[in-house]
Amino acid sequence: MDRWTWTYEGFDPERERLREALCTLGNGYFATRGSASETSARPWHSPGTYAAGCYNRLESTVAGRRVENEDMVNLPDWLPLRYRVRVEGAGPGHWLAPGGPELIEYGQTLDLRHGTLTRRSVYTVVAENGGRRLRVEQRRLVHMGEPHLAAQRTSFTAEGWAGEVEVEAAIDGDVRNDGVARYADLANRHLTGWCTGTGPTDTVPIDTVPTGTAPADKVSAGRARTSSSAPADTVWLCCRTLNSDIGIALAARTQVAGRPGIKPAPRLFDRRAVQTLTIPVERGETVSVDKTVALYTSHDPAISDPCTAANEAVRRAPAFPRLLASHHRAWERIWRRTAFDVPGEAGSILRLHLFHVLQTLSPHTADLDVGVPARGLHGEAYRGHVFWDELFVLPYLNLHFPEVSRALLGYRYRRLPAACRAAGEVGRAGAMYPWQSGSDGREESQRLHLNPHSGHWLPDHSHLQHHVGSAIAYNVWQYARATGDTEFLYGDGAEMLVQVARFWADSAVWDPSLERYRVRGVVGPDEYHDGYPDSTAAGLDDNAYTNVTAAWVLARALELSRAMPRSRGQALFERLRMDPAEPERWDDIAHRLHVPYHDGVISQFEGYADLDELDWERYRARYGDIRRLDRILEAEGDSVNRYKASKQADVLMLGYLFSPAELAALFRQLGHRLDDESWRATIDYYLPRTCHGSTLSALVSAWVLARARRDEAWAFAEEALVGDVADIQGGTTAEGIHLGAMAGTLDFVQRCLTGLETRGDGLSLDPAPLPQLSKFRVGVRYRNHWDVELRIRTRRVRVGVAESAEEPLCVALDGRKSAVAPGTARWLDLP
Ligand code: IFM
Repeated sequence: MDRWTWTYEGFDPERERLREALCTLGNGYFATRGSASETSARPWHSPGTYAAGCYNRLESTVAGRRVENEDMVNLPDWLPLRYRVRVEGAGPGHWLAPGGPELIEYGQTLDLRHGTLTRRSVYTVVAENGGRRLRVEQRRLVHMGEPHLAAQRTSFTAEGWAGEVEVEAAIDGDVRNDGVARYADLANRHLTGWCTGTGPTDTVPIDTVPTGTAPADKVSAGRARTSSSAPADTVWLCCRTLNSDIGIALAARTQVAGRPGIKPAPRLFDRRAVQTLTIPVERGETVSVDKTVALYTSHDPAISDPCTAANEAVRRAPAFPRLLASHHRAWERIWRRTAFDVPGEAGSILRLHLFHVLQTLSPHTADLDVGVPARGLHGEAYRGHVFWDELFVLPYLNLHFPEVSRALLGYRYRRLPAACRAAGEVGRAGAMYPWQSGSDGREESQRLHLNPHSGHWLPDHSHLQHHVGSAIAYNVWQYARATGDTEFLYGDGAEMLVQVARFWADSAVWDPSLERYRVRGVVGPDEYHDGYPDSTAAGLDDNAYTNVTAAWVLARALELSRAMPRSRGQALFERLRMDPAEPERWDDIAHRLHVPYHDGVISQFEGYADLDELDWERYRARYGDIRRLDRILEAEGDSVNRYKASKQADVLMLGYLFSPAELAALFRQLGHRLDDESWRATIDYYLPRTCHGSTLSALVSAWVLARARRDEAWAFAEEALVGDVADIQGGTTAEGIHLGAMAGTLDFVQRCLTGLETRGDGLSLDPAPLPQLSKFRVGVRYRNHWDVELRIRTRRVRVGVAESAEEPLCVALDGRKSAVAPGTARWLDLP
């Protein structure tokens, strides 16, 4: 690893799927895992290409029950390209592949600056003469400027021999969603209606099965066809998703660089379009095969049909060197908008995190109707669903790509009617957003989940995590504060915020004995606790995080209803048929929601005090890694619901969302006193009772500790940093990166360590650099100041504002306000 590259040496089948996830290339529109092109043999390889927002629904039977799941669909694989050599005077060798006996060197490098993956391999080509080798270098890109294009150049060097390289390139439509072992019992074939074709000038052998063809490759029975727009060196494959009926088309152009005379021979099958090439090579010579691919779906705007669009796009695509150059330029533009400089290993990992965030959510996302997929476009875990994880992503994007944040909020706004219907179905007003969201905004959470330790399918109550609605409201507010986009805030934003507030107002039930409102039957962020011990009812009462954030939402809805221009407010309230007495009720509930306490600390939920203490040492000694304590206990015939043991930060999440001053004010609003001492006591209470079974947990712990117990923060920050690169959740990264934690670590530096808050009149800073990270630089965009640079040092901070015609930027630090004029910079002393 250096600051811009990640290199993996050697072929390690056990870690190949992890590398595939970490070497994924994408552009926000689609992404492809960093898989080998030569083989997709399971279980070592798990190739996958996923387009943002491309979902399909299938039914399965598990444990005797019909279940329905919506998945982000694994699309036809455009990577396949295998090769073998014929040394002069000998017969053809084997198809060569990593893991094969001929491999003598292997490595791959992810170049973050340029957005490419380079795979290098060396094979012996004649067993009895190790001096004869084939050196292969493959460079791949998924174009950041032209979101429908991808390409790979494979260069072959004949070392110590002359002869021929035979290349077989393909688009493989015979793919399934089989990237997550836990889902193996569920239906996974999402594609149908395959059709393959080639350019008009080729003779297409559609009636023979070539030798060596896999059994699944049935010859295309009359469904192969030619396309008037496809050139001779191009093949294509079209298909559609089984139920969502999304048309998908890929076209591939394969050329030998500098040898226009060598044309690929196409072979078409039902689910596979193949091209073969035989390239003569001289001793020591290098020849390159360029495969350029276009991907379109019927979701795309401004096309006639995906097949024509894909064929046209590859026809127009320039040759590889020009494509690579324009791809580099596109990345350069993106990196300029995300300038940061963090020294050391932390800086290198943060760069990787940023790279994957940008490959999932790029400026192209602004044109799409998609949300934040929890595991990126990098794998099939959580089926590409959208959770509350955007809470960890949007605050970062707001300060660099506000147009992307707005589009992601637009995804939620378009699904507001579905959320209102869901609330209506449980007899409540307002909007009940789903815990897991996919195509149309219905609840996608599974109702049964598999415990791989016990093999049991268990009821899943995670859909009771209604706090997701407050996360959306919080993001609306944060986005508006960072951007000043009142057009959004007083329109779609206000509607979402008000509908979430109404849901909470209608969920709150007055308890005369407590003289407080209560919210019952929910699950908080800690997913281990989904019911009371030995109770058959799902859900818990008065989850503190849920209630405190609900109080915040109600207060903001009230504030907004008063601050909005009268005509906008009136129009909105009329449309929503709001009772004029509603805001008054919001106000009352916002001040009197119940927050339970025990032993002088906030209780995670009512009744938490009665749970048993877990014998942590015993479980650690017995199992080592106890991050998935829920599975361990269930397999033992016990239940984690019985113990004071949390999967992830729950009460402590409050310290992630709100600064100490905001949190104190929020508790004051609720009639409680939360000072530094009681907050520290709360941290001390929950941290040792948390397993960090979610990657979000270490991040949140680092965040709250950085403000409360600085010396202890770094251990958690480090854990959050290495979460994916070291796959510390034991195999989960191979199924997709953890996007929330990745973006969260960036925001940890950007907002937590700087104490950066966006206000109506400027920025407020309260730097709390850690000893391990006390010198760094971040650039942010604040409203019309596109380039604000913060340089943090142990005792000072430098604020630089790029040249513009804007007014000076107001910066508040330690009660003092300074104006920094565009084109200037100021050093400010830390208290
Ligand atoms: O949203 C998270 C949740 O908080 C913990 N389990 C995984 C989800 C998706 O990342």
